Amino acid sequence: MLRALIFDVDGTLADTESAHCAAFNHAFAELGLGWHWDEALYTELLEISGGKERILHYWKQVNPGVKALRGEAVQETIARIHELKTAHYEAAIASGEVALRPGVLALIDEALEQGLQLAIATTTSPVNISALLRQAMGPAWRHNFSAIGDASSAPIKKPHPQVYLQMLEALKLDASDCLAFEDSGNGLKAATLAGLATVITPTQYTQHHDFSRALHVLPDLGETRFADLALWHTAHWAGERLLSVE
Ligand code: XBP
Ligand code: MG
Repeated sequence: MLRALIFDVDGTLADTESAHCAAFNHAFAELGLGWHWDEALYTELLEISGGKERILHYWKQVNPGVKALRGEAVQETIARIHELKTAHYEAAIASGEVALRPGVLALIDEALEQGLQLAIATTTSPVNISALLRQAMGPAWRHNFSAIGDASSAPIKKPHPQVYLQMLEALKLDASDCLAFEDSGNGLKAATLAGLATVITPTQYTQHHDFSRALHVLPDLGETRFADLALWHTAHWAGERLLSVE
């Protein structure tokens, strides 16, 4: 039986990556770094999960000499850039720049009515989650979620399954009792490695990713109802059970 839905945040609950990219560029400009990430470059850089990890990856690309610098000096600089970036992102979200993707709120309401547990499994930081969901669901948004996994609780980023494994433990459920929702190849890998059947809603940044192991790939959740999820879930695990018997 389907008992819980586990949602990724960036690209899944909301199409946030353009706002993230703009926030990075604000921080780079403010610090006079002379860096600028356009959409094509940011699409490439999204192969790296985690904002800090993405900055380091890019820094190494544009300045291989960074490897020779003292590790903590590099980490301190990255932490400073990311802190500024997060402040810009929060302000953009608080100004209402980004809404939840089609069908997300309706599906969350329907799932809660059906008595399901909801959880979040994201790479981003807690302040970014609350900025987005406070704006979209009001100050009591946290009450809708039984568990939240993010950069502060799961430092090993997707495609590693750490954050999903943490959520299954927190929900006290098996992967077969849940469905995951993701937008990216790294996210799908992480959820799949945790044993979860996963529904994918790509964005302009991820539509070229490999989604061959997804349960379903949809343009968005606008046409998806709880009954559809329950049907897909039952069919998937019935198929899995058949395979395991053969
Ligand atoms: C996607 C990410 C995040 C964001 C930026 O998160 O990889 O790093 O791009 O956020 P999700 P931070 O798992 O929700 O798709 O700068 O806070 O890392
Ligand atoms: Mg995502």
